[in-house]
Amino acid sequence: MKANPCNSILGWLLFLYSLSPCLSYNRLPYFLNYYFDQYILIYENASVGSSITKLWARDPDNDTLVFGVVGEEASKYFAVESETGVVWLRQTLDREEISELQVEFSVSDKQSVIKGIVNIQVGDVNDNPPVFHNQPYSVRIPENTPTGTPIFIVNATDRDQGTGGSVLYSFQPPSRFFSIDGARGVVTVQRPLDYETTRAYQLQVNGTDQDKDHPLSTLANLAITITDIQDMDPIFVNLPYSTNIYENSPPVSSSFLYISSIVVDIWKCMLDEDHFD
Ligand SMILES: [Ca+2]
Ligand SMILES: [Ca+2]
Ligand SMILES: [Ca+2]
Ligand SMILES: [Ca+2]
Repeated sequence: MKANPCNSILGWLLFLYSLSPCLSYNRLPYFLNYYFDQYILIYENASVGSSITKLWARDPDNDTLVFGVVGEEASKYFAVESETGVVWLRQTLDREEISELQVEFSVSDKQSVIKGIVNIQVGDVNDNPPVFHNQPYSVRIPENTPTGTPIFIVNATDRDQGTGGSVLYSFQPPSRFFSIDGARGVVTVQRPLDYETTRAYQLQVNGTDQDKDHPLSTLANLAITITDIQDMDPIFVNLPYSTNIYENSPPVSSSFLYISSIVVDIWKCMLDEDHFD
């Protein structure tokens, strides 16, 4: 008797169906967040305890998913709520110390664990004031230094990025005798100096960053000492001097005529005075 082909196919199908429990397999979960292929930007002023992001994942079998963060270093900064996938910040970020983090997150369907690395970029905030270098600042210049002469340069840097890291200099309060180049910090004589009038200037340099919302600034002192130049002739007092000398007088001696002269220059007068601008 000839076998019915339909019966054999049906038999095979019944055979495969009987094996199906053995052939079932778990399908893996996978992350849905776009940033696993790109990056997350978190600003450095994000507060501890704030929610940074939420992990999203799907499981083809609709298994219950458990989220986590992998590694000791990443766990210092981030905590993940296992059921919801919400990511919390655990530690303050500082872009000036660490500007980028590689963080590995995990999702599990309780049979398999899938991991994905996220590149976290720490965004800059203007949180550093300028810092002056090579202090204290002091310079000695002769009183005949011509106007327009650069006499000193101050230098400050700022660790922030962009305008928040760009320093502008000024005198605070402004000086009548000296100017400072805002961008370069070069101090220049602005008008003629006179040791006999003012021997020293104490100026305050203000370095401020250019952040438009919350600029930060720092002050530094600049001491300018004016040195003397022999720029004044002696002045004779009690003029005119006259006396009679008789022909039989003894030779002229110092006791014969006493002339006092006053040198008005620096080292003879005003020795103990201080003048400040
Ligand atoms: Ca699964
Ligand atoms: Ca910082
Ligand atoms: Ca900063
Ligand atoms: Ca700054």
